[in-house]
Amino acid sequence: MRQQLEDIGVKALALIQKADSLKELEELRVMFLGKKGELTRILRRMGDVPADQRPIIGKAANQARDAIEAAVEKRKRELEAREQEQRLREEAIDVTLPGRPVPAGGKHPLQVVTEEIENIFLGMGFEIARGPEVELDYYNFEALNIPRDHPARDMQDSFYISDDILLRTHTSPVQIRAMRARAPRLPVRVIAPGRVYRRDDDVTHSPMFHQVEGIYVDQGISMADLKGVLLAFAREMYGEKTEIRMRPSYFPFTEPSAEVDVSCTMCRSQGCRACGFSGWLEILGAGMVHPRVLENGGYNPEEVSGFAFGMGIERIAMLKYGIDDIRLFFQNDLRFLKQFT
Ligand code: FA5
Repeated sequence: MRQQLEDIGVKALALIQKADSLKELEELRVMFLGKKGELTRILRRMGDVPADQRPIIGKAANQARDAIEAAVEKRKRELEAREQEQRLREEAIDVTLPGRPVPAGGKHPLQVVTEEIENIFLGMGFEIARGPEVELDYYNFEALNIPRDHPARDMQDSFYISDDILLRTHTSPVQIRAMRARAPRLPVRVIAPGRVYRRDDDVTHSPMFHQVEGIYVDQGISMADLKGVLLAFAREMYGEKTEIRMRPSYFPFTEPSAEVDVSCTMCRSQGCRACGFSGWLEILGAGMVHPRVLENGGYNPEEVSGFAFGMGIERIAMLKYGIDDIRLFFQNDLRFLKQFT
């Protein structure tokens, strides 16, 4: 029996040492030390051992069990360490891998163009002013010499909040606000970019769009100053060779008034579909500030004069980038927007 115990011990230690996983080790532990295990089976037979031999056999059995338990414990720690090392190796951070890119947003093309326009006018000494998008009828129309029932209101139908409050239809109310904020100081030399709203909707007209207003009031300002400023603007925006052309027009708040065209950027004024084969593209409305508007702004038309203009930013951007549908600006399609970042 003693020999059997020794044999079991030797066999167990050899197998335990070779166990290659925690699962296999547990199976071995059960095989030798479990309730039906080999060692347990021998110990059950202790009753058959002569009384004088029992202490010796008992001691040998205990030694065998201790040795097996110790071997299991030792192997268990080895296997656990190996497993952890492997896990660490698998999970280790490879610092040489390229990082995961975080997609960066970009400026909207209208923002890019607005900033470009602002920079050009800042360079000519203009300040930037802003006015509310929810505007009083008074500033949007009346103070600009467009009384109620004036036919010019039909071209700028808007979204009314009440009889006297509306979403502004153009940035021209900022002319009045800018003059009143400065009068009687001179010069008033301001541009005002921002959103405006009209009851319009087609490939070149959006119900919400953007304009930049410009106003320059001082002593002795003439149409020649207007033309010089707009030509300088057009050349910075579209290139040195750009020309401008002024055509007579009508706005109730300027007199005389003009529509201003730039030479077609697509065909270099040769005539193409974009410019309707005329060689020219309209970009803005302008004129000399009407005396009544100067008065409403707090200035004396006998002493000062001024020019004003208003351009559609979408229009400027469409011409610059050759975009033929205004709705592309507002659909948030990344395939379109990414082309400008
Ligand atoms: C005006 O809005 C005048 N306030 C401009 C002005 C200012 C004239 C100062 C004189 C002195 P008009 O309605 O033409 O004018 O609009 C000016 C520009 O806004 C147009 O040339 C066009 O480029 C743009 N525009 C007008 N309606 C829309 C629309 N629905 N969608 C996009 N752009 C538009």
